Order: sequence, then structure tokens, then C-alpha cells
Amino acid sequence: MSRLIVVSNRLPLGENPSGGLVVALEDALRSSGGVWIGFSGEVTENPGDSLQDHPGAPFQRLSFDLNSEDHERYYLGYSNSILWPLCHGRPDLMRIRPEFVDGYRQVNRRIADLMIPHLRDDDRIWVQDYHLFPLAAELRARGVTAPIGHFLHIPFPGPADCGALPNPEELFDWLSHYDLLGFQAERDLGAFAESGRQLSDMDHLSDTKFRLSGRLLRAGVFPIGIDAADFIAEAKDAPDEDRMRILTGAKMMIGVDRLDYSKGIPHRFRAYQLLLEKIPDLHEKISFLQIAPPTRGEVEAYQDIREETEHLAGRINGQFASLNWTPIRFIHRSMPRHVLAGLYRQARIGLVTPLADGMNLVAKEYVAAQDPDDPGVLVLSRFAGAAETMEDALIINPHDPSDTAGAMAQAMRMTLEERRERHSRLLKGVVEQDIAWWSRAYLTTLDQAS
Ligand code: GDG
Repeated sequence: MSRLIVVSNRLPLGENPSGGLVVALEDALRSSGGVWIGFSGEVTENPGDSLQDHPGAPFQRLSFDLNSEDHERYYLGYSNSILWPLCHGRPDLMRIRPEFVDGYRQVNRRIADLMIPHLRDDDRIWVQDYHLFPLAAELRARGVTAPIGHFLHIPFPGPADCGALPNPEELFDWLSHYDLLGFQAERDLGAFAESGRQLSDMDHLSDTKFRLSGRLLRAGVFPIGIDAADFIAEAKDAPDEDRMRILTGAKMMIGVDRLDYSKGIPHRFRAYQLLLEKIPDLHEKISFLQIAPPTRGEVEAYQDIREETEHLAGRINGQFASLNWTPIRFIHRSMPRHVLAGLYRQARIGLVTPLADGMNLVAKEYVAAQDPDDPGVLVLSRFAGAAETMEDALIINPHDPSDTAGAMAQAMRMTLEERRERHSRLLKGVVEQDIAWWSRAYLTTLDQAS
């Protein structure tokens, strides 16, 4: 059996690395004697010229450090100040600097150099996400003939956004060196096909086959899932009490997102404000808990979103709070996973309202965590990749506060029978297309594509 080599921006470290992707890939890595390669998280002025081994996981882990200039240009710069806003429909937030593009190319070149001594001819290589688009081209330039696949966790931009890149032709050249491109949703495969048609020499040969820069390339849709069985168990075991409900008698609405401008948190707050203005009967009967751990604080656009969100939460509480009711609780830090699972289970409404999102795993976790006898209602943005497969959620347009507020009111009123019906169909999808299904589906297709 050929070894699986996974490459991602961050290497999962720690004694018992956990998280969805680790669970997804652990079996395939372990059974093939595979390797995971990624950034250690260490920014140092002497990053070294070989990969560092990290024992203690059921597969081999090899890391590289970055110097501060590379971290600034490759990670904060091209990856998170150009590609991230672009792929989330916010080209206005891009900060284009020639040194960001150079730094991004340079780090991908270095990763390829560091990988070469560790590769064997019969490996298969799976590259994760937007930080590493050029990696296949760099590996091919060093003589690697092994199958190489890429999976993009975030949306693929359409032609108008792609055209705002400083180097759209180069993006398609990078992609042409992969055997398989995996996307989260049909929407992304469509955007790739259309952008490639308009901005490169790409021919669309059939549903999933393309010719790009003279090379044959497969592309497909592989919606990522969660470790559903584990999450169901975690939520069931969570302590039953919810202090907020005991103290106030209000039904809880929950949002859980990294504090990212793509997640539509301010839009969701404004919709809640509208709900409270329009339906005073709901005062003291509904309570909104938003958990939003910090992320990428060094990037300017993330400082702005924090200010906006705190300001809005303060205003809504000032407008509506009473002595025994706080309408919004905004927690700007991370919670342990088992606490999240328990909170999801207690929440009557799960609010997932991104303006753009590759998939959104919170939507799936919320469904998995529910009590099937008395489940809550998922309110889901049509712009999350998850909306393509979770049609039994209340699907909303997050830009329209009255649409979102209407769904919140509908969820509050929904009969037990309807909640159960919707939930059982949603749960079936979450369990069938879980994280193990995702990695199997992708790797089987990679084997056929190369
Ligand atoms: C990218 C794409 C795609 C959040 N707060 C806490 C916490 N979380 C966990 C959630 C969930 C994960 O983080 C977030 O996943 P998402 O899918 O919602 O979003 P991104 O981080 O933007 O991920 C996305 C994903 O990649 C996978 O392909 O779905 O579209 O943007 O698992 O539970 N976990 C803990 N405490 C928190 O406070 N423990």
C-alpha cells in the first residue's frame, strides 16, 4: 500500500492531536505508515534547513518553522490578506503587495525542498487548503511523479473575484499540476470551471475532467463532515443543566464562530435586534449566546470586526436588557469542546449565518448534538457550503435582517413534530457523510485520477 503524505499549513501538535481533520486522516495515515507535514507554529529567525520530527502520534509528524518575514508575507500576507478575503467575496479587504506574492511562492518552494528527502516514488500526496496552492508545481519541478491531490476548505472564487488577484494566470498554472482538485460544494466546482474558462486556457472536457496548460486534471465535490458518532456521544454525556435556562427560563439561541468577517456575526446581531423590536413578546423568552474565539488578530480587518461586534452587542443589551434578562452574551474566547457540545444540545436555535463559507462544521455539530426527541432548529445561511446538503434547515439570506429574524421567530414557534422531522433528515445526512466518508471518498477518487 502506498504511503499517504498529508501537507497542511498547521501541523497538529500535542500529545494526542485531535480535531476533525486529524480524525479523518488518522486511519489512512496509520495504516499506510504515512506522514503529516506542516508549520510548527514557531516563528524564529533561524528556521533550519530540515523538517523536525514530532513523535507521540500514531503517524509520523514533520514540521518546519518560519522566519518572521516569511510568516508576514506568506501567512498573514498572501494567504490571509489576499486569498482569504478574495475567496470570501471581500476583494475590497485585500491588501495586495508584491512582496506578499513573492513570500508565498518562496515559502512553498522551501516546503517542497524540505519534503524531497522524505518522499518515496510510490507515495500519494494530499495537500490541504489555500496556503499551499503552488506546492504541486514545486514538487513536480523537483521530479516528483507521485499522485498529488489538493482539497480547498474555503470557497473557490468566481471570475470577477479571481480577476482581482494580482496573478490570476499563475493561480491556474499552480492548480494544473495536481491530479485531483477537491471542493466543498457544487458551487465551488462551478466557480472553478467558469473562472478557468475565462482566465486561463482551461478546457472543460466532461463533468469532472479538465485540460489545463496541456495537463489533464480531475476536480470533484467532497463535502467535508464531522466525527458524528463522537460528537453525538459527547453531547449526550454533557451535564443536563443549562444555567442560563434555569436562571431566566429563556430559550437559548447559539452561535459559534471564529471572530471572522466572513461569518456574518454583526448581521446576525442586527437580525436579533430587529426580532426584539418587532416581537416584544419574545423579550425574556429568548437569549442569544455568541461564542467567538479570537483569530488572526495581527490582520487589521480582524481588529475592526471585533470592535463592531462588541459595540453592537453592547447597544442591543443597552436597548433591551432588564434586571433579570441579558439579551446577548458575547464570549470572545475559546470553550472546551465538551462544553460546546452541551451548549449546542441545550440551544433551541443554532445560528449559522456566514456571508461566505466553504462548508461550516458548526452547522453539522449543532445537528449531531441535538436530543432527537426534542431537537432544536438550525438556521443556516444559503452561502454556507453546508446549505447544499442541509435543506431541512431554515435557509436564510444573511444580508436580509428581516429574513433572518423571521427564521428565528419561526424556529421559536415550530411544533415538536416539525422539529423532529427536520432534525431526523438532517441527522441522517450528517451521520452518513461524516469525516471518515469524506476522506475515503477523496482518496478513492485520487487513486482513480492518477
Ligand atoms: C474552514 C472553512 C470549513 C469554534 N469555536 C470553538 C471551537 N470551534 C470549532 C467548531 C468547528 C470549528 O472550530 C470551526 O469550523 P468551521 O467549519 O465552522 O469554520 P473554519 O474554522 O472557518 O474552517 C470552513 C472548515 O474549514 C473545514 O473544511 O467547514 O468553511 O472556513 O469545529 O466547533 N472549538 C472549541 N472551542 C471554541 O470556542 N473547542
